[in-house]
Amino acid sequence: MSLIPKDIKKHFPIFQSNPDLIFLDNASTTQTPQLVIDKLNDYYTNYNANVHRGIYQIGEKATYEYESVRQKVIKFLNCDDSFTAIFTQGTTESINLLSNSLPQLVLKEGDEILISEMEHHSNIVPWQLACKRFNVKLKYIPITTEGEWDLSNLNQLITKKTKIVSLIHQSNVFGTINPIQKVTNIAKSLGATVIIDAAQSVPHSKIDIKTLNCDFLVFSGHKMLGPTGVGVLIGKTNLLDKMPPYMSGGDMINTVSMEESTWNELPWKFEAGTPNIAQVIGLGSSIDYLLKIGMDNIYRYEKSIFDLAIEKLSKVEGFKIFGNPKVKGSVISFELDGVHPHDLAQILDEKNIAVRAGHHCAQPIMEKLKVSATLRASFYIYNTEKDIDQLVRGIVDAREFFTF
Ligand code: C6P
Repeated sequence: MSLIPKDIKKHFPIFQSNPDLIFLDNASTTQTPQLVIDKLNDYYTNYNANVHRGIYQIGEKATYEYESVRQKVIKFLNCDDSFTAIFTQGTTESINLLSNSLPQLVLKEGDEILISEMEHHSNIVPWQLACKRFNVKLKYIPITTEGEWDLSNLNQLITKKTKIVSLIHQSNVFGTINPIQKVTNIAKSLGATVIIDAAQSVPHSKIDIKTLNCDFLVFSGHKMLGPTGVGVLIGKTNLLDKMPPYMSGGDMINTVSMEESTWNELPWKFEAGTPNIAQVIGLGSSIDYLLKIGMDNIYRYEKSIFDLAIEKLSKVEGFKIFGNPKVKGSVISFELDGVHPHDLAQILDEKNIAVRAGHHCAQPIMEKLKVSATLRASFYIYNTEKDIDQLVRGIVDAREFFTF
């Protein structure tokens, strides 16, 4: 028996307006179910108002809906009272908030920040900038060509000088599910502040923040069936309390005089200006939808569909997979012998198959693999065996075309 509703594609209007679409770029963004679109529509149609401001009815309703999603997010990740959730634009903004605000609390000249060679650019560049500002060193956990962290020198990489450790949970290139606790346990025991980029893990499996031993965890709504423009920063309140604000303006203050200002309490201290209200409310519905299917079911279904994809794709002549991590999610990076990734992506696109070709915002990985780009297929709950068969046929046809 399938773990996923048989007619699941019917829940997603895009598959009605594009019946031939085979969407295999889910690591980039995911499609939006009708229920989320309805929720956005409901907000704009029935109670479009700012939050935390007007005391009139629709303002109160908007505030209630917005704040309910905060509670939903907190529950979704099984956070206890030591954590709060801050709404941002996405993973990128969440990490920028941290890389600007946290160093002022924990860094001094000569300290070190540790990330890995597997990071997405949004977990590299902000730390490079922070290192320049604070005159600290950026260190990297190396990766192997199998697409795994090489932890053999971890004792040298994490020392008492390491003050911030910021790591990717699940790779957007290889799909690797990293042994995050192995690193976070050591980092925490040496007093470092730990951040987890969970952009690719939260949408695909059940995450219990307590088991990860971290101080902060970040993710994006649009990778989990939610709207674009909304993300989350889960963080320890004892740290956030002491951190200076990132953005400033309306709603994040307690008092403002001509001379100085004082800050609002958490989490609003970090939510300056009018937030993405509709998107936050929409995210709540995407969480409802995922929970209705069940995160364990989602993980199991994706695994079954992914194993099938690997089995079928591996039989295609000239098909080469990048990386071979032991524990992985439903992402595959590959190339076809003798065909440039962008050419293959274009040919697949002509058959309505959407895959991503490029560096996937992870150029250090490309450097390691000695390629400028790979193709990537990434799966989600609405992908089917038929999608895999179309992909396989598309690649076989492309190979025949290029070897003709
Ligand atoms: N990766 C991909 O195609 P934003 O853009 O802020 O929602 O997410 C950034 C981000 C951060 N970390 C990881 C691990 C990610 O995969 C991403 C987004 C997309 O792989 C777009 S580049």
